[in-house]
Amino acid sequence: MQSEALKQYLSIAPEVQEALDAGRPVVALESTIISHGMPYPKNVETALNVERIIREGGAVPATIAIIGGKMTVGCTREQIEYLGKRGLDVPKASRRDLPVLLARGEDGATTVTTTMIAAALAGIRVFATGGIGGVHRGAEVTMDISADLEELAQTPVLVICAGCKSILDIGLTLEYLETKGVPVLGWQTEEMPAFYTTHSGFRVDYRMETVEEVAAAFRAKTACGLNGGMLLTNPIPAQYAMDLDYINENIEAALRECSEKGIHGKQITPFLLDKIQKLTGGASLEANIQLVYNNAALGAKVARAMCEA
Ligand code: PSU
Ligand code: MN
Repeated sequence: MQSEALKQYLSIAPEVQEALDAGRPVVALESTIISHGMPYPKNVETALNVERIIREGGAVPATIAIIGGKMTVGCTREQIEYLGKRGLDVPKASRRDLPVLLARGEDGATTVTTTMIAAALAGIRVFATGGIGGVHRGAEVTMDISADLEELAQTPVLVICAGCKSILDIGLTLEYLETKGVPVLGWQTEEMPAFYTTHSGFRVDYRMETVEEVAAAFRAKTACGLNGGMLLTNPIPAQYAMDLDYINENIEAALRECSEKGIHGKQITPFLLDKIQKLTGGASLEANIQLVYNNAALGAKVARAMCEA
């Protein structure tokens, strides 16, 4: 049961609440990918398609954002349109931003971190997205490590993503997750996917062959009171994967420009995503959209397996 105090800050759509009450599958979705991750109107089109894919997969989608000072679990079509149109004017909301945005009655685009927080409060266990934040390259000097990793360490939600981009230091990100006790699973692969490509040169902790196996691991974790989430990495479908050298050259160029321009803090990730999309003439945007669809479809399957057990 939610406390009265929490109700002031958490609003769950009736359709989502009914599914949760009946033990039916629900998949959470984030809104930073809408407001900060893709240009309008592709962002809205993608967000609505993702919801449709989850429904077709037999689960209820719950797009999460902060709207008027409430963590909103299950945004309406109008709210998704609004988040996409306002784009970068919607504050990017990570854990540290939540208290003030909620207290002030503001809007916020939820990152992986805050989407996990709201999902867990609502009782949703599965969350599908594109990519997570991680340890940035050069973090040994800048200490730029995404709050997403700490959230995975403490909040019990299974996050499905296509791995992390090489704008991050993938090796250090995996080390950090190991230290924090977060299992990194590979969907029918041993290799950690790297977002635009299936190849990263790093291994996942465990290869998962079926959604039942994934659900069983999550159940075991919960039963033993082990805190935190799990990461299920799902490789981009081969026909949409980008050439490794081509994408890496463009990522390097984007990283150079980022440091030349002195971009820092929470602006870094959106800057790099936008720059890479511009440098590749939209090819990376198309790959990004396709991998999100692929993760949404897997999310619905995993959510169903979790409910069946
Ligand atoms: N990586 C992507 N696309 C995204 C993000 C990351 O490929 O849209 C977003 C997610 O919302 C993620 C956030 O939680 O960026 C991480 O931001 P930061 O690195 O500032 O923690
Ligand atoms: Mn950061």
